[in-house]
Amino acid sequence: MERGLYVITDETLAPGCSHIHIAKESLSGGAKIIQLRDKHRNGGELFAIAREIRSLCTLHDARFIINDRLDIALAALADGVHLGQDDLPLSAARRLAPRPFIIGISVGTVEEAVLAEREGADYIGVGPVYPTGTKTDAGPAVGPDLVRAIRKEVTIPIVAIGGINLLNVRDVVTAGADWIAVISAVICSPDIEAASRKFVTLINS
Ligand code: 3NM
Repeated sequence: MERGLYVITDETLAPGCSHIHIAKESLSGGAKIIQLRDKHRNGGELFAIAREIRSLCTLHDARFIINDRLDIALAALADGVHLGQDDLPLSAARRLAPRPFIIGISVGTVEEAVLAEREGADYIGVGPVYPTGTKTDAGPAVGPDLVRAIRKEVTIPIVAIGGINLLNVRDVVTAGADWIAVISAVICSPDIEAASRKFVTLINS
């Protein structure tokens, strides 16, 4: 899973902006992972959206991950699922979804990161790196120092998330993040494609 921009679609933050629009624009700007994140829609609606994003990601040679809903991820032929610490346990998810299906898990400490790697996660999400208003229950900011500390202890890719913008993204890459996951700094921008492209340039610089 190399390195790059990981955009999470969230329709609630950008009224009038659909998951599909966000995915399309950010893929055009060079995002290489799209995560569909929606806590409100029913399974039927999510499945239909997921099928469209699946096709878009294939066209752009990008990976497609679905937040939490392993059932939708498998049914829509997504590349993987992202789990929180309180979601379906990693070992149970892995039994249903053997490799090469990707399972990512959110961690907030070095201990959780080490455990996630041992249990077979394909990547870990570390955050919130900076304060964020996007996820109110995300907990206090951990700073790039936690990314640095986890980098020393695990070998699987690190996806850093939370409050990352064009001004602080280089600090997070320097701390050892492989992927930069962003919601508001991309989708609340008037030009999602251009914002994505700026992130990609900074991540790779
Ligand atoms: N998860 P923004 S922080 C979805 O820390 C999510 O696990 C987090 O949004 C975590 O880029 C977060 O707008 C929100 O700050 C990220």
